Amino acid sequence: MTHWEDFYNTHLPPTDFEDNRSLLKEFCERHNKLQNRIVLVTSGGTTVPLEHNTVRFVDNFSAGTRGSASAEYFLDHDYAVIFMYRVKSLEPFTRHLTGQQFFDMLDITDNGQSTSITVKPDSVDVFAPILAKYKQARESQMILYVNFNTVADYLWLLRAACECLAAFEERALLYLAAAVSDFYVPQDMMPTHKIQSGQGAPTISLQLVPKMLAPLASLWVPHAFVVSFKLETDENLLITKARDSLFKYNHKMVIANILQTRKHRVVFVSPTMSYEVHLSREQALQGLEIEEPIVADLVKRHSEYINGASTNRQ
Ligand code: PAZ
Repeated sequence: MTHWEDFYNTHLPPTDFEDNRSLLKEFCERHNKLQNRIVLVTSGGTTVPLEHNTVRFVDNFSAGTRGSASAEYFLDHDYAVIFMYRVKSLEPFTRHLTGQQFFDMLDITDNGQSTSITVKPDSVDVFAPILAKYKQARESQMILYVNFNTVADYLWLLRAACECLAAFEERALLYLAAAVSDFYVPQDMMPTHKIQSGQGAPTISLQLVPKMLAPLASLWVPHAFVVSFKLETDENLLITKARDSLFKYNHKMVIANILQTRKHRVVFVSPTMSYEVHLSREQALQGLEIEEPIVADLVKRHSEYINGASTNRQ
């Protein structure tokens, strides 16, 4: 496996990196002055390009539901939110109106002189509360959106965000729900142009991506409340893998989930305990989302952590 520092030395930052870094800096400085709590929510899957001029890539599963829904609930708890997401994955607020849903809510009229577009009367009750919350979050500048495609983009942004979050110390919460590639093709081993099928089936050799949770938890944001997610498909591995991760990286919590049941069951694993958060069938039918109790639980634990830290300092 490449050492984490070598990764940054051998992989160029994305072209929009400096713009995003300035946005992160400005957002964090403002919220730190206000003594707000802040959360970094990562969301969606990272890609691994197979060519520099990328036609083909390997992808990691994640629609962005967990991250985008959670970002909304953190805003409800008055957190400033950095929403770091995969381009075209689900985003807070707009996630409620995907595909044709939004267009189906609109009417268009043309009286020959002007054209107007209105929300259909029976859609106003659905659209208005979502739009109101979106406007409130944007106008009060409580949310910053930054996006990534590849695993390298993601790792550059993650470190830049951490550099800005360090100043918040215990007030920062990291909610690492993105599905980050474990394997990649290093930039110096990638062909420039599209792999040609005429040359036969390619043998693609993937290398291990360095585990950035190690420097993140111990060096970049050592005082923050760091929560990572663990996705598995084998129930027998779930808790062991979550415990291994906590043991290796020494962070505060792993939220473990199984691919097929992730929308109604997760297991919180901390160094001292583990417990399940789940939705009953009735709750799911009523439209309750599991991210609501997940976020409520974490906010409570984050408060205890902040209070514990300030008591220790006294
Ligand atoms: O984005 P989504 O709601 O479709 O899926 C969420 C998830 C399963 C990607 C997330 O809960 C998760 O487990 N993320 C970490 C994945 C990993 O182990 O790399």
